[in-house]
Amino acid sequence: MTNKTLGQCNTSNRAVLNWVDQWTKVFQPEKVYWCDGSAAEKEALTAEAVAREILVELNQQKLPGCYYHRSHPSDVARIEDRTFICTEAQEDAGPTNNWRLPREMRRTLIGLCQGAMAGRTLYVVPYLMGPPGSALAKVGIELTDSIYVVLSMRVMTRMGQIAYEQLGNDDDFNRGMHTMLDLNPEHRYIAHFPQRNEIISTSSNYGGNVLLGKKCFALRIGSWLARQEGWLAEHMLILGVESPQGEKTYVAAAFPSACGKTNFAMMVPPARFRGWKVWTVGDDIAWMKPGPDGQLYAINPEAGYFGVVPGTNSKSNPNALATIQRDTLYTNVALTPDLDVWWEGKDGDPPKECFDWLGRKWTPESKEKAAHPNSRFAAPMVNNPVLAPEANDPQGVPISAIIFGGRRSDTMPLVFQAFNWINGIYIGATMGSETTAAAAGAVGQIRRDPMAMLPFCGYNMGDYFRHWISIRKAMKHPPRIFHVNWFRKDVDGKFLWPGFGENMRVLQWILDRCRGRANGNETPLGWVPDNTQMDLEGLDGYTPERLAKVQAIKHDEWVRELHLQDELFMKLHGTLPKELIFERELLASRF
Ligand code: OXD
Ligand code: MN
Repeated sequence: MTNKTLGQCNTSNRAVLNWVDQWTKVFQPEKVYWCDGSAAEKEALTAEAVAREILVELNQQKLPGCYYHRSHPSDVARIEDRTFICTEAQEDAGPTNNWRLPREMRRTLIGLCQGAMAGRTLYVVPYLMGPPGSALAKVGIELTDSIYVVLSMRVMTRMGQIAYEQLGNDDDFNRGMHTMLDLNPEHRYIAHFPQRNEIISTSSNYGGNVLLGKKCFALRIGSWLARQEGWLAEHMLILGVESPQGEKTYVAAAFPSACGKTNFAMMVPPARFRGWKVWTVGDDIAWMKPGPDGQLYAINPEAGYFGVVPGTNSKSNPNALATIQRDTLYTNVALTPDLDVWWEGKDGDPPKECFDWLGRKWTPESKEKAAHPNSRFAAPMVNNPVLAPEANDPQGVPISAIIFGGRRSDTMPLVFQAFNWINGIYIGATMGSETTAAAAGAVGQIRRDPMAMLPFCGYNMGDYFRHWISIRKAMKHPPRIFHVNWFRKDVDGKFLWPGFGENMRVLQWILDRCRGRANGNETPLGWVPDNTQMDLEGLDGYTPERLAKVQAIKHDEWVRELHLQDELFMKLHGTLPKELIFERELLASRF
């Protein structure tokens, strides 16, 4: 049922009505607008956003349905030191999260939210995470005063009436309260209350902080719920590989933010792999649960991609490029005089002149970048030419392999396979990566990012590893676990592996290992392929020696690595499962 009158209340769920009523009294908006997710609503809200100069209509000949947004200059990335997990006991949040006592945080936030929407509209945004009818799908409702959030949520989730339909009369939904407030960084809080399934986000309008279905619900609150309910909420892409014979295999992969997850999820196999296809199920988040047949099943809870724009081109990710030609919201890229968008790393020459992400005139001689390094697209997944039809399957897809990876210029080989589940958890738990622009802070330092979940795990990391260990019991056929590193460099600072589509070669070895069709050689880290086991044919100038370099396991680098890994373990010592301490001992003794 879609309401004819836009903006009018469109649910009779008492829990929803009471909660909206309660927060309307706090926010004191000029009006309340109930979203239904219809096309007419999208049209009306987009026109309003353009009239209010929140969005710029892009050149509709070139980019039909596309709009442009510039954020406040201080509000361009997730902000981890203002992100909080508020649990009654501090140890439930653990040493890797910022913790606050729920009642104290609520007091602060309700103070800030009081009257925050005076003169503004409060939008009620119901949304569904996951395919309709899926046992893994969950409902959230976000209250927001940002029309940009409403339009982005419409892209990123199954937004509208469908969520009320899934919810029925239940009161089991995530409650999200967002106000842009004054965008003052000192008033910025991204606060999670996992015990209440609630999120309050203030004074930001950046996607990762305010599209509450994504990092806040699907990962931080999701991981908390997953532990209680016996499943996994992970910062992972999901892809399917189809062989020329039509055999499909699915893998999930965790890389830290801005390490090429979207590129990997939409990969185009190289010419050597004629007849092979890679299908995208998801590019950022996986909800996974052991099924009755003992396999691990995954759904993508999202319905769109919120990707980093710079570096997207016909070589790095032709499918993303095709995806963002229509119905896409661009944020903080550069704007050309003919209302096209530009970014560093786009195909072709830079424009002679354009406006940078701050709205200043920019020419190729300018010293600063035209697009912010964390500028983003929000694009519907249906635009993806290689969208897996299974992305809408309520059952999800069975996962054969889990891949962990990071951005490492040294130490980490291109690929290796863990000896077993617990060893694989150790590999995921000790993942390290050079920092990127997706979060505020210094770029290029190694930070430990267990399973790429450090900024997203909504509870104690030690308990999180324990949950991973215990879920093994529910699986007769657990996925095999691998580690990859596309970013290793030689002494001259050149990448040792071509990456992009050529990663298909690594993926094929992984799939063959899962199906028991490929050999590997045993090393102290795990199983690795040599040039007889990994297909290098047609890879220009790529000799077995070069493969040996990218696969090298160097003793001195590993002595340092073991020390660095220890830093995180020290931080977590109170709750670290003993299985992981044994794994560390075993690894050290193998060296
Ligand atoms: C993202 C992130 O936006 O990980 O996906 O930061
Ligand atoms: Mn991410």
